[in-house]
Amino acid sequence: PQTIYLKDYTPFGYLVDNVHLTFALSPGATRVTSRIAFRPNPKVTDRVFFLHGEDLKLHWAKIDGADVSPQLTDRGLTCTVPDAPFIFEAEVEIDPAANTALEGLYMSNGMYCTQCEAEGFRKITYYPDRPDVMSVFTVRIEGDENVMLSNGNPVADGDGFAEWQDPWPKPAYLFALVAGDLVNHPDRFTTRSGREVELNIWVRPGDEGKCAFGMEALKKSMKWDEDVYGREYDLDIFNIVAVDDFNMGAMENKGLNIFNSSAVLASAETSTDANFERIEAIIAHEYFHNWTGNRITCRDWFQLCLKEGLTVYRDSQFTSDMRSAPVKRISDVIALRARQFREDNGPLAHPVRPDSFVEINNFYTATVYEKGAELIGMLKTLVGDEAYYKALDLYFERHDGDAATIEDWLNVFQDATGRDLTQFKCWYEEAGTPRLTVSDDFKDGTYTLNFEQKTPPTPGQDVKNPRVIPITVGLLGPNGDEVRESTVLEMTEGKQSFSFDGLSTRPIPSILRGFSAPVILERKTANTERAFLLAHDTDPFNKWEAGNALARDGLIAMVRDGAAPDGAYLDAVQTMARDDDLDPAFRALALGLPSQDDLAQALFDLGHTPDPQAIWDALETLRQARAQAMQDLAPRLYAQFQVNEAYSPDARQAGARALANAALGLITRLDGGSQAQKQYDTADNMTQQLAAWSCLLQAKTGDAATQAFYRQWQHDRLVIDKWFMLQILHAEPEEAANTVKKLTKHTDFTMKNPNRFRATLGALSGSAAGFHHARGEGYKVLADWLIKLDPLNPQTTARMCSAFETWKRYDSGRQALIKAQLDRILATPNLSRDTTEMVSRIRG
Ligand code: BAL
Ligand code: ZN
Repeated sequence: PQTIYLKDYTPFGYLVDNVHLTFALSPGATRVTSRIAFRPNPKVTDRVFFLHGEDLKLHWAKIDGADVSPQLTDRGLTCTVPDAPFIFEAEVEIDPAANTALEGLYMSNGMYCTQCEAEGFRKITYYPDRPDVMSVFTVRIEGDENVMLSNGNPVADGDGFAEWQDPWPKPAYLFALVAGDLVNHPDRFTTRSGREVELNIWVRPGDEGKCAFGMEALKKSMKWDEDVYGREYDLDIFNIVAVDDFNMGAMENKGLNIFNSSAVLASAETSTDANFERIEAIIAHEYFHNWTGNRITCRDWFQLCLKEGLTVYRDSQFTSDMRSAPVKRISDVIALRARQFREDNGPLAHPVRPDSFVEINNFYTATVYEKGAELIGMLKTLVGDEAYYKALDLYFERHDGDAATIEDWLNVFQDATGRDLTQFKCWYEEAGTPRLTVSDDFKDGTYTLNFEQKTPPTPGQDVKNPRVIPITVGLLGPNGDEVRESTVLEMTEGKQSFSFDGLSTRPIPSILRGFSAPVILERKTANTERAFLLAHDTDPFNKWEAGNALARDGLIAMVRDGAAPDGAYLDAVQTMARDDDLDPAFRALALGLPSQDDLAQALFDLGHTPDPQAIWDALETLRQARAQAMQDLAPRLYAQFQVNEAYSPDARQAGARALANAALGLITRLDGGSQAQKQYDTADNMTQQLAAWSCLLQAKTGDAATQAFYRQWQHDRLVIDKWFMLQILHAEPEEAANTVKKLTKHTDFTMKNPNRFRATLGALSGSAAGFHHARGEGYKVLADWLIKLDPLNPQTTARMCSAFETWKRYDSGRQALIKAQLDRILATPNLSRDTTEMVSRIRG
């Protein structure tokens, strides 16, 4: 397969003035007629007329009304065109019913829908399918469906047709069409300049009761973007559609966002508090793309982080404002470390702005999204809030309507703030997570922190440059008072020291407050100091981090040296848990433990080959010890944090439930599940029901609940995803692969639905000890299913291959077993470009 390089970028030789599309819908043979006004791009001398097109049956093509016979390849079409403005017309036939890849126009439960980002539009018609070609679209849809939607504003409809016009120039990846038997949940929003916007969430009949929360989230997002970024909505209508079969979470098509139903449908009975929070964040994310993504898009797919990093950053700000900012920050860092650090540390490591790819779908990664957002956060820390918003105003003013680059973005910041960002650009261009080691001295009232940064080599990048690292630091006195408030140290060199003078005693440092940079902080810290910070740090992130590190170090000692559970941790975590000055949501998070995968990486970093079973055993032992140590406190917390009012997914109630359910987990370890069974039997919302069922599964007394849960929810596909997932996550390591084998034979298992596939096979790779069980069955089961899914849905297959990305951490036996599976996948005839690229990179 061909590798595409950033350095080879050239603009397209033609500009597109307007596009008219007519869809004559039919499940097996939809006809798409296009009429596209091209004109030569005066900025390009060597013009080549190439239109992308894949899996299209061309019926005819015309230029300026005259029939032409273009040369066709499996990637597109070329033909001779005038050296002056001209009209290209074509009619193609496509087969939405056979489209299981869920890219282009496809069918989901009898409904037509599209997914065009990144390169799906070329499966709809011949077109310069690249983000820097922007045009206005008029779309006519002909069919029997009661609802037929496209981008922009509706301009006409009648018996069997609907017409839409999008006045805003857009790249083809933002095109969307939906047609089906849908019902809507309508509402309205008035923008601050008085535009009346019609809002709709469109769903399958029966789901209309699950739209209210999403609609409120949409209105809050619209208001928030006006208040915080000064950005208003720019059409008369905003439609959201829920689709069951969808590869991603959601898609920001102009004026017609299409959502995986799991990312929009919500009700107290069927959705957990975490589901509600995720839905609110995804609705916000897609809405925010209207400015950061749609009005200002990307010049090419290498610039994906331009829209994704910024939009993730914006949605995290939104969630912080709607809920608890510290809890959001801690949760984001947990996720960043779990997915992005893992990626950055292995064979799939790539820069936030990659410089080459084979299949762009493989680069919708945690690095582009989450690390991309961290870079925005660092920029904001470095320039300050006021300058950040000034730069953003300039960005919108200067680039509205553009397909922009990271250089454009950084230039805006340089121009707005006068700051040279040459060194900062490294963060976009170099892969890998910097390791920041710290030592300290105290002499004559002066306290000095000495930092050294090193970034390990990553594939294709052996040498790394020092980065600009904003390190937020505060100092605490021995009595817990803050003797120096948070200050941002700006590290720019490989080694650098920073001093604080005028101190009467040696302070205790709180370093990297708020997780001010995506780095791995390496500092030898005594347990007593960690316990002190857990008790006294005023920075909520570092307070949590102290407890997390204490737990992690104790677990490492248990795995590596056979140590007993760490008493310092058990004492400190209890003190924290009973501190009623702390937000319950924070306490629930701080009662979490490092994941199996975090511990495996930490052991590997310390020079040990991680044994997944030993990690699992250590976690079980610690959980049991914690339950013993907290046997009085846990029932008190459980009682104290029962929510007795009507269910609401708000942060206050959700935090109380999270803490009560953490307590339930502790109680279950001692009572064998009787309290959990009571909660299961009386739960009136999914958060409580699922937490109770999880506890019962963990206590091995969940069989009755497992059956009852299925009987109760078999009609609800999103709840049944949970039913698949939890059984696998709670299986004993030696049973995990068998549980997957059993569940994939269940009548409700289907590999055509990405949610169900991920709930099942994704849960296997998420249960580290089960997946990495020494027999290798976990590897084999996953590979079997990836091989089966690849011909149907390459995109989801390729993404799920990342389960193997950590393989070099493990012992030679496991490595050999994994390598055999990677080889088997690679040897599969007609393996997709997506999966071939991923497995080749992982295999190395
Ligand atoms: N643009 C793909 C889906 C998302 O990031 O919103
Ligand atoms: Zn996005």
